[in-house]
Amino acid sequence: MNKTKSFPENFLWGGAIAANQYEGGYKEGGRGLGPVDFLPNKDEDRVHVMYNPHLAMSQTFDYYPSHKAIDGYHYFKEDIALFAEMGFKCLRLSISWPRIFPQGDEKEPNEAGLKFYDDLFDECLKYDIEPVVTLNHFDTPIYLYEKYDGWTNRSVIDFFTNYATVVFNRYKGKVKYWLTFNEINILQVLPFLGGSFDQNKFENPTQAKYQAAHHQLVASALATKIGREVDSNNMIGCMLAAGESYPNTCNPDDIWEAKMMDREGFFFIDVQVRGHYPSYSKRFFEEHNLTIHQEPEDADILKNTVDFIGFSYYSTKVVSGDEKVLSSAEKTDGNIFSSLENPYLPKSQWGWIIDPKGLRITMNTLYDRYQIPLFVVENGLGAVDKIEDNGDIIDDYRIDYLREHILAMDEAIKDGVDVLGYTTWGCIDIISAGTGQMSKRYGFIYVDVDDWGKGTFKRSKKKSFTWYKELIASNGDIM
Ligand code: BGP
Repeated sequence: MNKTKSFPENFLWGGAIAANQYEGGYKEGGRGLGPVDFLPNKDEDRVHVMYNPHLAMSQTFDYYPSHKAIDGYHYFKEDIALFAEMGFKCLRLSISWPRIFPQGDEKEPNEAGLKFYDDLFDECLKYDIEPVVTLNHFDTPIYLYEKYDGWTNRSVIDFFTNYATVVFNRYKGKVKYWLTFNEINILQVLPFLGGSFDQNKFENPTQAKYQAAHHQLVASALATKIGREVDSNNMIGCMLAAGESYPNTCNPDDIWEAKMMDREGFFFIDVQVRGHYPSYSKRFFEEHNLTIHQEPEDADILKNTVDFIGFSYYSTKVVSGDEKVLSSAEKTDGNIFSSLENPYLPKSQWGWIIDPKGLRITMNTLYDRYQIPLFVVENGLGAVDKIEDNGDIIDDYRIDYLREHILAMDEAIKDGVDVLGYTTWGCIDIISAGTGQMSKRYGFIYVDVDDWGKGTFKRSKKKSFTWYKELIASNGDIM
């Protein structure tokens, strides 16, 4: 049969999870706590606490989804065997920083935490599954929030680089692919999750966010440097919550607004890929009255640029530069950013715009701009799954979503974009970051847990399990 798709032989097909949404075991093995351990599961409460983190410490809620999550802490061998059965080439996961340094500022790591990830990576390697490891996925220890105001404080850079040094050395030879900060641009929208601080405490929250961003950019560059020194085979990437912004009309105001919206994310990647602040940042800082404190050595540190760009893609967004439209038009949800409605496209049950071609557009934009390899490290459809009387889960909607996006990625590769791999988000059902609920499911594998943590935790295969297995076996040629 003639191969019609363009995926290279060594393409890294797989799935993605994150410690804070998968592991549970929140106090096991000496683990400290992270921001998510204070977030409840009900949509409105959760979002309210994310924006007002002081409530997290002063109020008690009925149920904290991260505490048990899907109990990956105990189930990981069973889960990795299922990923292996699907033929995964890689598994993206994160290390929980508070598992390794429970407070965050200690000098010596927690051996039980290190051992847990040794076992986890060994289990992956047993099946030739390459771990792709995020150093910080919404997991800055809560002690650093309380004592230091998280990433607004420069000392956190040292704590992070100490943590990074420990894990680079410990997992040398086991882990080659690393990502520094998950969706680094989330800092601008949800600083508690992304940066472990309460923006309400600051007279100028934007100043606090950009100062924290500077610290993360320096920390990311230092981690990249250390990672390379420890093992020159390491491939170290950044990670962006991506998704092109479309102008609402061809009015130049809308076009400019769309450009500015995308720049908010590119700002981070510009630094991480080019090794210095972009030229437009000067005017932006001046106009917003921001003074970013930098040490003299920072400019040199930032020159340690990444090897590849990891990004999440769920949807595109529609933006307008017209105040009247913004105040009156219907809006819809999206990953991190909301959007105006797009009349040309369908939406998920959570209102996220479904736009496969947008993935091709986003990939072309990123590659045109940066010319280094991309890695699609999150993509998928959150949906409510129905269990048939005979136990089957016929998730054709998920298969359709993924097929269309993989076809769009294939087009992007044919357009000339260099792509290392593709990991679907939540390859096994996990806690949703936005809602804290289990009913928003992304997986090929169903987990019997409800929104209140009740269930058997039994794993079962959905229809999409076999579909993805066949897709990987054909290297993306059969969908
Ligand atoms: C991204 C995060 C993930 C993940 C995903 C889906 O922002 O990196 O952690 O959860 O979005 O979002 P949700 O779980 O809210 O559907």
